[in-house]
Amino acid sequence: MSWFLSCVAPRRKAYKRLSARAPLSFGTEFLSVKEYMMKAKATLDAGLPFISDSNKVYIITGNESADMDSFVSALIFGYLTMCKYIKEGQESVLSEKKPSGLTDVGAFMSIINIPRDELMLRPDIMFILEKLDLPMDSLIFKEDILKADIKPEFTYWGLTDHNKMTGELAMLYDKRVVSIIDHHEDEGYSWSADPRIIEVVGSCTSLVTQYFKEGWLMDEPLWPDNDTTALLCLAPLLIDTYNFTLKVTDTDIYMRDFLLELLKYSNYILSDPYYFADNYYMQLIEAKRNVDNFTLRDHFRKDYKEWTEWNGLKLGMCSLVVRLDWIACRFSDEFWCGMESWAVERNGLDVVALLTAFDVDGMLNREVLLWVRNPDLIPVFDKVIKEMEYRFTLMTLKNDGVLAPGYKPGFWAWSQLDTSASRKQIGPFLRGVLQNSHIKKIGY
Ligand SMILES: [Mn+2]
Repeated sequence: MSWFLSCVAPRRKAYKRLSARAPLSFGTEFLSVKEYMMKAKATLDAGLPFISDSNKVYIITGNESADMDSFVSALIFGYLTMCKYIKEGQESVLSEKKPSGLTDVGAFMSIINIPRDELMLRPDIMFILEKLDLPMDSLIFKEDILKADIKPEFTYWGLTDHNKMTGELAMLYDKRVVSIIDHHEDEGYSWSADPRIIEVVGSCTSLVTQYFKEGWLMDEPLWPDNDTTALLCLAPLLIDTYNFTLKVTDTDIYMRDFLLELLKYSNYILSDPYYFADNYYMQLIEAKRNVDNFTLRDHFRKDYKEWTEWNGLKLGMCSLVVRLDWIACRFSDEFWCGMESWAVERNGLDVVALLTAFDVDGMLNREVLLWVRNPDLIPVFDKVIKEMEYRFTLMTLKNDGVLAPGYKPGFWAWSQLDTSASRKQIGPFLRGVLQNSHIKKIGY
């Protein structure tokens, strides 16, 4: 457009550009995190009455483990994106600035990618909801989304803490992913997503914090809820890095310091911010370890991963936050039949491994229990046990009762001296053993 034409361009044209952004069903006022959650749930409960091709719903989800990192990164990414959206909407009206990004979004919602009845297995999330006065009954679970039966073409999806959609959601919506922020290995999907940030850091929430950093620093912050957002973001950073002792990168440290700086003048921090962070970490860990009401099955299903190999052999791995002797003592009589029924419930596991991680005087401890349930596989494992013990520095656990060595055929229990190895290393080792054997699957 020439200079002359731009001077005389009718205002009507500018107006037309502005109205290109879909009206937000959430309104144009800034919402707190709490209000965001409530609005999103109410909108879903009302059956998304506004939804259309030009008024889509933008759904943000973490991964299926739904740990603190997944929960917070999805909640914060959804909330802050919505706030940016509202701000841009206001600005575009004032300055005739064209809105950037997606212009056909009418609502945002962050979801938690588990069935509702599994929330009780995540006491740290329940703790933070209560601490920050966020409404538990406004959480949106996987089944709520499936039940709402939203047409894929009326949705956009954002993934946090994973970069490839999984499970039932993927069958419907995996073509609709428009944004990814994650710290796992890049699985190479959704190349047009924007942002598409995949970097190895301790906590995915570090990357989300970094992405929105400018928004916190503006003269008029983009969101009204600085304390809540900063406290939320800090929680997974502390948990995932074991209070900055493991898996820490410079980004995590930088983001922790940034968040603490934001909180410095809040009512939460009365003296040294690092003292506050230590304290906050202790509270979160204490909540996470509060498993008093758990059944044995709850312990198994809390943080569970499973693999089926090419030959049909199945490995199930449960990560526990309590020590083996504690669990064996608490569930002594039902321990082995509980293991058996878990293996059956999971459609016939050939090998079950329990990995424990717990704190003793601020030091991380780990143990491994391996149960080769398929009797044909026991001789196969007999041959690799020495190598496994060497690889992960495993020391036979001194124990009696149901965990005594030899109590059950094909069962070993160790204390793991090299605590740097986790499921990410032990899983592939066990899978390798299964993949290389020519044993028939156990069935049920
Ligand atoms: Mn994570």
